[in-house]
Amino acid sequence: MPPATRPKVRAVQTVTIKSTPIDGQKPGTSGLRKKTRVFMQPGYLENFVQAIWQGIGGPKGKTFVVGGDGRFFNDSAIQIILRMAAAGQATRVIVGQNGLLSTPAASHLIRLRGTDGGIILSASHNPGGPDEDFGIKFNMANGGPANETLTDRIFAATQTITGYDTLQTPDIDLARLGETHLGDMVVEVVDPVTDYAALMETLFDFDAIRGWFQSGHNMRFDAMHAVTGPYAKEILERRLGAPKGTVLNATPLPDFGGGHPDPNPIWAKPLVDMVMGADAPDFAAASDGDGDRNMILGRGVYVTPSDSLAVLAANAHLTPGYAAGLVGVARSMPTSGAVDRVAKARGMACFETPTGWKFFGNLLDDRRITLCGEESAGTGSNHVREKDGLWAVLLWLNILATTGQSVTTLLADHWRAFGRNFYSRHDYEAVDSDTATDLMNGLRAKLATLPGQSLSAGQIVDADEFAYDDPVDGSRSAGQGLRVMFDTGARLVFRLSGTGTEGATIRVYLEAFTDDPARFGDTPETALSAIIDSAETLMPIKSATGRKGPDVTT
Ligand code: VG1
Ligand code: CO
Repeated sequence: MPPATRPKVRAVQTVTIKSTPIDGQKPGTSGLRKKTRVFMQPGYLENFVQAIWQGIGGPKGKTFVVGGDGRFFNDSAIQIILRMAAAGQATRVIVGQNGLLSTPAASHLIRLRGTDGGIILSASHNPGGPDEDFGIKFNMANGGPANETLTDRIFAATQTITGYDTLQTPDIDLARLGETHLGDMVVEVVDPVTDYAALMETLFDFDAIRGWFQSGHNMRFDAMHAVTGPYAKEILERRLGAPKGTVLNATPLPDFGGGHPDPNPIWAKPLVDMVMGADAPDFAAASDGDGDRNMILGRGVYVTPSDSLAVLAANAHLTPGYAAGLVGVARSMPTSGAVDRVAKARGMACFETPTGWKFFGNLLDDRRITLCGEESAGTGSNHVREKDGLWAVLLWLNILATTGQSVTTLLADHWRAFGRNFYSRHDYEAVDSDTATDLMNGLRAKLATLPGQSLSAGQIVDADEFAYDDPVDGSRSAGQGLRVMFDTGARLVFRLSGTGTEGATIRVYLEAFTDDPARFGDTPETALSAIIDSAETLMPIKSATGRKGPDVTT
């Protein structure tokens, strides 16, 4: 006779699969990113996950969060990770329903549930699909990306791997909410939006924002067929009462509808055209594949991410979550100095970190900063340990609602108070790696001789290769980008991307400053023309690559 109730836990056999190290599993700015087909090779993902386990001292007895941005291979990858976590005797894994979790929502869940960390599957703003990109990263118990020490340990483990443990079990149903068992491990499938939306309600004045919509203001949010769709629908349309249709491209698709889920004027051009057109909404925003980036637009205006960070730093105290004021701010080195001017005027600490969110974690944990951001459309605060696209949108909305100002007037007032940092980034993508290295080496070799030289952007007062000394743990991160500073307040930065999957991407960061109100209305093209010219003089990218100009300008 069969037993009346089936035992919940079925004994399953752990199998050890032999494996050998795979070259090139070195995490970049934000985890390991490769072509999807590379990840789909048998053992490729498994090797990296096993290396994560080794890096953190094994999964045994631990609890993790796992989720991703829904791109192609997201679901299969999660099944592989669940089996390996169970084989390694993890206690519990919390997974977003259908495998979905935005990066900031994953960070929040790790913190909320006090887990030992989490695995996030995403290649962020890179396109998705079998011939596009995939990625994986480990976040620590503070909810933030693995720091440099842990990243180095994981990479070291990829180079000595001999095998990995897994189970031979059928797939878990990730559509069904609730708990199931995989071996002895509990798999808990949760709604990806609920806890995140609740957190947002604690930070912002939802009544004020609701009132802003009710009084006839409108906005558009472009989820770019990526993970923020369900979050934006719930928060903007359901909880804040924005009309249906406010959220565009709201269904996450494995290939993001064929585009790059990258919220910038190139890839979110339809939204930019909309705000520049006749029936422009008061406010518009977009987020990226995994929901950690944001683009901010007003009627007739694009707000550079560097300016957005500065405006938020100057006005955050008008919102409930930040009413006590900010203890300090931080920006990545290539981000413009606009936020520094706010910090100086308000007597706040201001830190300059290397590119990548992992460097903000210590400053946030140690309560040295409240707000931080990057020029690449990333803004965040101490509420999680990742940048957070929708959070930035809500902070803007709350400020618009509380001040009653438009994006244009807020920005104009900001420049009048602090001056204007014109800013742009030029990306040269898929450059031959040797050519890119030669170009960087060429400029590096000249750095010491530059101060005193005059170029069209002014006289060079300083030039160096940025290195960061973490004030909290004392670690040093060298080789973080070449900087050239001019007596006019202009600045040039050159660095190689650490998230690309093809050849090398050279990023040129261009900045010019003015406190002359007569020049606040200049176009960025005019204001930056001299520094653009000086960039090519210092690093002849166009002549070395034979290209006419950058592939992407933001
Ligand atoms: C880029 C951005 C950087 C950002 C990183 C991850 O890195 O420049 O500011 O932190 O992407 O963001 P890189 O090394 O390519 O310049 V995301 O939204 O791709 O996780
Ligand atoms: Co992202």
